[in-house]
Amino acid sequence: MSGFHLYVLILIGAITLITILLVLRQKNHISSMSGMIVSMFLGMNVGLTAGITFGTAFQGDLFLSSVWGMGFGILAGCLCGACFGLLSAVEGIMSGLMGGMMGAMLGEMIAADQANLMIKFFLLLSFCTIFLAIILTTSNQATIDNMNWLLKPILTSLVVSCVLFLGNSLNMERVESKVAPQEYQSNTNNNGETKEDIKKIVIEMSDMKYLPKEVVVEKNIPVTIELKNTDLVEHDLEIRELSFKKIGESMHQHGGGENVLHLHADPQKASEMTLSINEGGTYEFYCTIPGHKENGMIGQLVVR
Ligand SMILES: [Cu+2]
Repeated sequence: MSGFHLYVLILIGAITLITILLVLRQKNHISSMSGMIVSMFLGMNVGLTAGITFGTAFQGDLFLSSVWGMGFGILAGCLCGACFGLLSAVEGIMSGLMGGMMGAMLGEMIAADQANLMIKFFLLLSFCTIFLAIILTTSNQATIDNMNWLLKPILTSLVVSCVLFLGNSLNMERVESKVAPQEYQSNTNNNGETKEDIKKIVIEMSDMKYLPKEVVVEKNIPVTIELKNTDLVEHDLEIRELSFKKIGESMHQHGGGENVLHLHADPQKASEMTLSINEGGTYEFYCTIPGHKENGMIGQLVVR
């Protein structure tokens, strides 16, 4: 979990706390309908924000991220709803549950950059709960009787902007640290051959892409395929219906039948396999992690 993710979680906790305090103070002015709206809005947005955050942080473990996402959503919705009564609490719980679950699935399936954009969006909506609570808890008789109101919105937007800007700069740090390993990557690409004169092909995986997208190998000639993962999430490479023979020991061969080539690499790790392919043709390879193929993690292996 990165600093940005932690910051987001602390922030939604604070938003929940502020909303509850506001609501408790103005409890008598709020109709049960307004109370329900506030708890639903808070539960859903906190759930979604937490869900996407955990979905991105615990990529590959949808169960864990769903449980955490739903936990955050339910807690926020329930606590806020409880201020107005049982019905609002139930409404808040259901919204939190739904938001957390959907968020976790979303975080699991989309790329890290896209997820961060979504987190920012739902974080902003969570922020809006505070203003929604203020609007709904202000009685109709309240009037603006002096010019102080001019200062308040400006001050508020300044505070909100500062908080969001700080979060965004934490997010930038994350992106920069992600770029760094790629530099060392290009140096290691130079080792074209191994000691046994077997040609080595390095396929780099970063930003939901294979690099290169197309790999050409020769039929019946041993070749080592190295999978280098410079991303912060795990990736793999799979080819179905490929007639090949493994040479020596491979480090990562799990799942799949005889004709399935499967190579897997954890974040910031590499794995390789030496093989010789018996049949010419063009084969599609792709990443089997949910959502990655749909995001464009597809390439081509040409055997000739
Ligand atoms: Cu992948």
